[in-house]
Amino acid sequence: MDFKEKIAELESELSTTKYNKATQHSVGLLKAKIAKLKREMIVEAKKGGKHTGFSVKKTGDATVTLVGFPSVGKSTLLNSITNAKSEVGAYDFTTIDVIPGTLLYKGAKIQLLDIPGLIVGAAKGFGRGKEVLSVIKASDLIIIVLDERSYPKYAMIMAELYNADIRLNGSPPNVSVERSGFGGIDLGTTVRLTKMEPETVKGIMREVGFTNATIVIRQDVTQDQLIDALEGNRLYIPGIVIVNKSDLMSTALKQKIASAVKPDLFVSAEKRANVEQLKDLIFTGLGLIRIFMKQPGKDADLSEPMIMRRGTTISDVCTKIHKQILKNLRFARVWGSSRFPGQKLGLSYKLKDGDILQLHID
Ligand SMILES: Nc1nc2c(ncn2[C@@H]2O[C@H](COP(=O)(O)OP(=O)(O)OP(=O)(O)O)[C@@H](O)[C@H]2O)c(=O)[nH]1
Ligand SMILES: [Mg+2]
Repeated sequence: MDFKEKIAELESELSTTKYNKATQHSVGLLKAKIAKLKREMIVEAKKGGKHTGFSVKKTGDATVTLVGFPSVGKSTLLNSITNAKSEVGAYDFTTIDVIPGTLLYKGAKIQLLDIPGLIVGAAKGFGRGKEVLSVIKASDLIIIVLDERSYPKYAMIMAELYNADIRLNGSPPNVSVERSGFGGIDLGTTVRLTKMEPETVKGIMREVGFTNATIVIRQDVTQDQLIDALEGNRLYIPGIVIVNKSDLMSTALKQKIASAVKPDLFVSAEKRANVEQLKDLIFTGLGLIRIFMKQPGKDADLSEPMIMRRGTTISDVCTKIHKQILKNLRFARVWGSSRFPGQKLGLSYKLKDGDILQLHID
């Protein structure tokens, strides 16, 4: 039996097993077995693989990918907010390659990628699914594009991404695990686990290949989250869900779609409705912030901000400008998020969007 057959067999067993207190343990082990087989299958596929992926070079401050079924208007959208000219067609699979465009917004250069429409089974390798998914996986933000025909299949897109190890808008479970030489599994918890018994944690660990290890769980994790933590290769990528072609929709239909998929925004790529709001969602979704530099005795340079990520410190900005600066920095002043204008602040101070920063260098 090959990997695919084994996985299919276990998945069908899983789908016919009712989940309750009594089956919790065996369900956990089944899930762990499937996770392990999937990992092994990918390793195996890579060994023999001649790699013919799409080649796109990441450029700019961040990379964003438009994901959706064929004909939802991804290319039209790309053309409406970037400099790109991606072919638009009234038929499916107009786009058969990765088409990059650049969105200039608030001083940031954001690379937007238009890719062939996602199809069901992509994660299993149907169509050029694997290649499309590898582009998606390399992005800093995923925009899921739906329209009036495809919104009922929203869950399928989410499942496709999930199967490709992407945890959209998720955050890594608070679990640390370290292999040890002997002694079996040492399980520590800082919270009460309500979703499985300690024996199941250990069983899952052994199943995915941890025989001797120390694990500390600091969150009431589900079995799936535990497996994610153990596998360690999951991607936690932020996502935005938009519904395109709003120009074709009645208010009633919009309400129906809103309650079904809870999108972040309705847009019309063709009529350019809500595209400015979309740009703003992209900027904030990426966690980008602008820092304006000010030389002592001069006005701040408001034309060209430094584009950084949320949580950035004064030290991060220095390092981005030049490695040497940190050594020679005497002090820094901040206008904006500081308690008072021009406050002297330390290297670990976290800057906010729109802050003005002045570096005093020897
Ligand atoms: N009414 C309306 N039509 C749109 C809108 N956006 C796109 N379309 C139409 O939808 C069709 C498909 O648009 P594309 O941009 O090619 O869609 P796509 O998602 O790139 O499709 P594939 O490349 O085939 O995956 C075209 O006929 C567009 O003119 C919109 O906002 N409103
Ligand atoms: Mg297209």
